[in-house]
Amino acid sequence: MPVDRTELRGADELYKYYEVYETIGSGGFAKVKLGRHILTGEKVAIKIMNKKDLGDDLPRVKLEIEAMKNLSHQHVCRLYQVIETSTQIFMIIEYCPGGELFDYIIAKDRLSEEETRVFFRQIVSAIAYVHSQGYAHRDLKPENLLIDEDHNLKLIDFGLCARPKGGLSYELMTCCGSPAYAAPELVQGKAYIGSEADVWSMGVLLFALLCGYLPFDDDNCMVLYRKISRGKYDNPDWLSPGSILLLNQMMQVDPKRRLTVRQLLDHPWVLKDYNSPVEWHSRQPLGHIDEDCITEMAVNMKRSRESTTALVEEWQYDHTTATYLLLLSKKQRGKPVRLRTRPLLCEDSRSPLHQGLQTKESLQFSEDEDGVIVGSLDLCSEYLDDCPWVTSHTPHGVRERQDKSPSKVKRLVSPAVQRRCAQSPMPERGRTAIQHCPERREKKQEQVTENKENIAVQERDAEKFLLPPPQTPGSSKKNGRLNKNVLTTPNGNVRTKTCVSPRVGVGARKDQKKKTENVEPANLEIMTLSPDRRSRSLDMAATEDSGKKRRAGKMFGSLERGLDKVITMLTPSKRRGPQDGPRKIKVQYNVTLTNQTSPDQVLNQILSALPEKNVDFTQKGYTLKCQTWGDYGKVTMAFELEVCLLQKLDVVGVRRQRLKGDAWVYKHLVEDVLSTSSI
Ligand code: 6BJ
Repeated sequence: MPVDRTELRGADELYKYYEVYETIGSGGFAKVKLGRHILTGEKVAIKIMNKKDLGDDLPRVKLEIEAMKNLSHQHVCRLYQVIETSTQIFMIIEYCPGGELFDYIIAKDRLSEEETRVFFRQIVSAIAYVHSQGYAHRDLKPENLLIDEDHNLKLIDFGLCARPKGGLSYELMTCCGSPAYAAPELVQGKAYIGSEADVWSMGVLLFALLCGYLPFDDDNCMVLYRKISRGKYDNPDWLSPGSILLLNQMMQVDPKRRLTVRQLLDHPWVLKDYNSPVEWHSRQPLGHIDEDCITEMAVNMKRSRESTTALVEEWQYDHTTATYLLLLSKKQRGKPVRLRTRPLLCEDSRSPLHQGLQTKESLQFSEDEDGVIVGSLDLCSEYLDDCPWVTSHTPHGVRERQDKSPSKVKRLVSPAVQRRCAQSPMPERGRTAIQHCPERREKKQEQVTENKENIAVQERDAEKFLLPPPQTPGSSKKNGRLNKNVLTTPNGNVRTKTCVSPRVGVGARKDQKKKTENVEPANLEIMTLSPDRRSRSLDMAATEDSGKKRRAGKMFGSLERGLDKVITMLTPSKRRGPQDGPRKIKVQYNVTLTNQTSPDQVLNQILSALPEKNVDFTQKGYTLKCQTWGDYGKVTMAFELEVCLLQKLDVVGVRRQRLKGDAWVYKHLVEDVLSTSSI
C-alpha cells in the first residue's frame, strides 16, 4: 500500500512534540491517552479520533474544537493543540490527574454537603461562564468533570454543546446528552432552551454528589423517561432541608419555574460558609499575553520577543499555542518558566518513545489498534514525578493527602458487612451482594421523602416522550451510551440482561479454569517496576526533592538526570520478569482495599468471579483488562482491574479504571465482581 504522506507528516507532528502513553479513557469514537509535551515536560491528555469511525459525528468534533478554542476558564479543561491528518484528529488537552468526578463520588459513596458545596460552586462557575459565552453544554454529568492536581474541577466534552445563532434564549430541538441527566422537555422531544436544560442536569448532578446514586434511573428507557417527565424522586434522610429545597428548585419539570444559573450564583445554599457569590468570570482571559513565557519561548526559538508575541497571538492551536499555554500553566503553578533546549535522547527530532519503536524489542513501545504508537507509563507510578523537569504533584495535592490518611480510604464493602454477607445465602445472579446486605439496602429505601412540588405534574405530560428513544448523536449505538447490558435501579440493584456474544471475546476466558487453579503471572507487563527498583526510584525522588532547593538555577543538569531516570526505568533489560510480584502503589481513591495479604489469592478470587458476571478479560500479570459485550458484538464496557500491594500498608488492593461504558453500570458491575470475589 502506498504510504500516505499527509498521514505520516501528521503523525510525525504528534511524536515530534509529544510522548504518547497508555489509554486513560475512551468514548464511542474517541480514545484518550496520557501524553507528555516534550519541550515543557508537562503531562497532557491526547484525544484521538479516527475520521473514518467518526462518520456523521465529524461536525460534532469540529464543534467541540471551536468551543474549546473560545473557552478559557479556571474550571473548563484547556485545549492546547489540534493536529489533523488525512485520517485522524488529535486534540491535545489539559491533563487532570485526579480522574473523573464520578470515580471520586463512588469511591466515597457520596460526598458531605460541605464538600459538595465546594465542587458545586465550581460547576456553577464553569456553567455561568460557558453560558455567558453563548454556549449550552448539554451533557453535564460527573463523568464530564475531571479533578485537577489542586483538586479543582474542570469541565470537559463539548461535543454536544450548542451555540444558537440568535443567542442562548433561542430554542433548540436536538435531544442529546445522557438520558438520566436529560431534562423533561428534552426527553419529551419539545423545543427547549439550552441553559434551562443545563440547570436540570446540574440538579441531577448535585443529587448524585449528595447521594451517590441517581434521582431518576431505570433499566427501561421508557420508564426512565416517564420518571423524568413526572419529576418525582425520593429525598434520602441524610439530605438537609436546604439541600432538599435547592434540588427541588433545580429539578422543576416546568423549565420556567426552574432556577436560573444567575439565581444559583448567590443562592442561600451556595452562599453557606462562603458568604460570597460564585465568581464566574474567567481568571485567565484570552488575549492577555504573559511576558515571561514570551521571553522563554523567544530564547528557545531564537526569535525576537515581538515576533514571538505575534506568533502566539495568532492562536493557531498549533505547537506555538501549546508551548505558550503549557508554559503559562507551569508559571501559574509556581514552577520555573523553562523550556528544554535540546532533544531528549539524540539528534533525531522524534521523541524517545518514537525512536524506541525502531527496534520494537520492548513491549512498552507498541502500536495500539488504531496505529497510535504508545509507551507504557503507569498513572499510579512516579516515573514522571521523580523527574524535576517533569510535572510533579504539589506537596499538598490530593494524592499526597490521601496517602497520609489511609484510614480515610473506603472499602466498597466493609469487613463487617462482608462477614454478614458471607453468612447470608448467595445473591441471585446479577445482583450486587452489597445490595443484599439488608441494612444497607434498607437504609437507602427507608426514610425517604418524595419531592413534593413536581407531584402536581400532569400525568398526560409525563407520558409524552419521543418514541422510540431518540437516536441522537449522544445516544446512538456508535456512541454506546444507551447500549447498556447491565442496568441499574436508583437503589443500585444490578439486573444483568445477558447479552454476551457466544464467541469468546478475548483469549483468557477459554483457559479460565487452568488460570484460576494455578495463577502464574508470567507475562507481566513491563510498564511496572519491581518493588526493589520502585523503592530505589522513590529514594531518588526524595533525595532529589531535598536537594532541589540547593541546586536552584541548575535546571538543565537536573533535567538530564530526570531524563536518565526515565530512560533507565524504561530500559528493556530492566523490565519486570516473571519473578516479580504485583506493583506496589500509593493508596488513591480508585483503589479498593482488601483485608487480604496474598495478591495471588485476591487475583484468583477475581478470576473466578469475572466469568460468573459474564465479563471477558485478558490477563497480563496482575492486571486484568476486562470487557463486556453488547447484543451486536460491540464492546459495551471496558475497564482494568489490577491487584497491587499498597505502600505503607500490609494489604492487597485492587486498582480499577473505567476505560469505556456507562459510569453507573460500571460502578455496579465492579462492585458486583469485587463482592463476589469476597474482597
Ligand atoms: C482528560 C482525561 C484529561 O483515571 C485519569 C487521569 C483519567 C486523567 C485517571 C487515575 C486516577 C487517579 C485517581 C483516581 C482515579 N484525563 N485528563 C477528554 N477530554 C478532555 C480531557 C480529558 C479527556 C484523565 C482521565 N487517573 N483515577
